Amino acid sequence: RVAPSSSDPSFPLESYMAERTRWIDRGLRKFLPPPGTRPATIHRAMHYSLFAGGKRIRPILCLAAAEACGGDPAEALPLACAVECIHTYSLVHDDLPAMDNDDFRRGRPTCHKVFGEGIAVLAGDALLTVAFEIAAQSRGWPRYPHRQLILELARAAGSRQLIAGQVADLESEGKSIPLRDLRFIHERKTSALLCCAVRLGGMSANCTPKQLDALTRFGSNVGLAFQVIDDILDITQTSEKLGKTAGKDVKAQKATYPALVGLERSKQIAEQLTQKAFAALEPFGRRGTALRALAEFLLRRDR
Ligand code: GRG
Repeated sequence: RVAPSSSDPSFPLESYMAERTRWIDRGLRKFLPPPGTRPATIHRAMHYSLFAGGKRIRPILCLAAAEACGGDPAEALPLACAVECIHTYSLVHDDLPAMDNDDFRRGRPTCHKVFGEGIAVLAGDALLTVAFEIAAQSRGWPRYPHRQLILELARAAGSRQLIAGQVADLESEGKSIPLRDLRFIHERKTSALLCCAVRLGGMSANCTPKQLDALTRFGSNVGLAFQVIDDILDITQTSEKLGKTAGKDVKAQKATYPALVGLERSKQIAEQLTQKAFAALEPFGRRGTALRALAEFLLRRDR
């Protein structure tokens, strides 16, 4: 049995991620209207943000969760692409002047800087909408009919989860908040969609209820660890972030793990969350190898 405490060092993670990324990119090109489709501006803006060099973490986790349950990753692909569309919409809207007002993302000018605010709002709206169009094309099972897949996606993106996290984040700007409130934000803003990606992967493979519970524990812990690491990278990797805000007024201070508990304690918390995620994978045995390697990669990442 694979040890629960760390990932398999012989797992070819780089080539695994590169191959999954190719599948996902091909899927997104297939499911989205081509960039030349009229009116071309909106479709070009959607493609611009979708193919801007994102890490594809959520869709890769979705495919890996399907494999962990013995499923065919090809059957998880529409759901994986749907999650990536929702993720990209949230970034496009988050960058808008009315929200974070960022000029750069992933090292390139943000959508509204290239296409204007109106088109960026609409590109985000269209990415959110197309996510459901794509998800509706996935295969349903008697245990997981389309109704449930769509419900899963809508809940994660809605005003109790992703949007709730964004609202709480906006409302906490410039305030000092307790750790409990920061966790509330992280669970919704980041962990909910990541967990949804993993659960949808399991559902696409007709997983058992026990497997779904295990995937939920894995996804929520990895999702929280991901955001704690994001907070850490925000202060340790300043060059790119400084580039993002260059020439602008200093932004309102946001609550982060390092600000509340310090850098070292934040690293410990991310480690502990990842250990919990590993423990959740025990029932999958060797089939959980890719998920384990991905969780470890997310903990050690530098971007
Ligand atoms: C506007 C509805 C709405 C929600 C916005 C996702 C989000 C909520 C805000 C973006 C800013 C942020 C720090 C979000 C937390 C989640 C997160 C770390 C997103 C970045 O995810 P990565 O690193 O991005 O996977 P790439 O670029 O690799 O796809």
